[in-house]
Amino acid sequence: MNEAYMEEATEAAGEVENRLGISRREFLQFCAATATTLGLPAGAEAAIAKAVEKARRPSVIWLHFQECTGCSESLLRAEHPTLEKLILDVISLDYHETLFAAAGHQAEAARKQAMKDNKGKYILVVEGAIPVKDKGIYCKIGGQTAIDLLKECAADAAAVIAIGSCASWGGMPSTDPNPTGASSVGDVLGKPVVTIPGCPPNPYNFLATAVHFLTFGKLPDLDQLGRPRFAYGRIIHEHCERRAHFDAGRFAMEFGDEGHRKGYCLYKLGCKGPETYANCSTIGFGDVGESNWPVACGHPCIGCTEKGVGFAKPIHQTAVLRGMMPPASYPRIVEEQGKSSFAAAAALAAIAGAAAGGAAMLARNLGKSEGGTQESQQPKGE
Ligand code: FSX
Ligand code: SF4
Ligand code: F3S
Repeated sequence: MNEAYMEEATEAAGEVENRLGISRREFLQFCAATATTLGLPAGAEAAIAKAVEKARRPSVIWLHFQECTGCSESLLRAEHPTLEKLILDVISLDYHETLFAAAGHQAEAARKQAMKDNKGKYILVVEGAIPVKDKGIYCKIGGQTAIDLLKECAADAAAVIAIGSCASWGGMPSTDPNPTGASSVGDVLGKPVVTIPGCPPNPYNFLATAVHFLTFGKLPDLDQLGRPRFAYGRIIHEHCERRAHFDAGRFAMEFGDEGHRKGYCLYKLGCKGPETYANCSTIGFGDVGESNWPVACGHPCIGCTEKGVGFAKPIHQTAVLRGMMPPASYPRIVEEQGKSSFAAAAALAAIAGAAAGGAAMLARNLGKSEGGTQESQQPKGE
């Protein structure tokens, strides 16, 4: 941050320090982490700090349908009071069935009041799938079906955010044979909504979306499935810390085998990283530092963010490889004068349609671990 930005951000941090009782350092760290998550340029943390400091918090009405409440749990983890305070400061959580002290008619009255007071301005966050089979009788709250409740609350919302895979595309409740007809928010409303898939989703992806709304007055750039591109723009396999092992053909073949203990690629254990769009590997979970996400912990990604993958494909089934190939050759250590460079050779090879060669190489590497010992999977000086 340059000096002017630093000054603005520090001033804003002072306000928040007084209001929330968290240190400037913690607050500035939060702003910087959010700016990084959003992929914003240098200086954006100052704009975020100022927006949060002003505390013109958007009203949020949060509905729960078919789910496990993991989305709320991951967002409001008691062991991270700083994050929790910031979330509750960034948004005004005016109705949340799980966290609300009120119950019964009182709670319903509070929801209607919040909707009236913030008509056309509130953000509707929906957690959980909506059962549509048999006229929606499988989920009723306050005598209303989830279908009716969702439609009523969405009518006057400024934006609708489907949080978690259940709300985004049906998630776990929609698993075959889907006895209740569990459906997504977008399908029930018949219009696209913002989706933050994941089971549970990374809290920073929701928080960063809310902060973007607060700072810039609009939602971040979304893909065709309504997912914020900053979080779901790339497949996990592209930025996985085990990717070098995949490219070199070093795979764990069984949980606990030598390859697994050495941190080899989990593709053969069914890792769905190659067909799953999410930023798990880059931002991690739980605020405990780097390398805290399923693959880093030794478990294959199950594709929990991805429709048609998570809760749809068996965990042991190998992933579809979406067009990525291990390199067909390796660069020279030192480029030789007067000869085409590796980059040029790669470009020429691509133009010449060398994809088949890449595919053959990939097939060879994927075959390396079959029946072999882990040591024999090491590339031999190719
Ligand atoms: Fe659970 Fe949320 Fe999974 Fe679903 O997260 S963590 S079942 S995505 O709706 O509560
Ligand atoms: Fe990482 Fe899974 Fe890809 Fe292997 S297959 S590199 S473990 S994302
Ligand atoms: Fe889910 Fe895979 Fe990330 S299982 S949490 S998308 S690593």
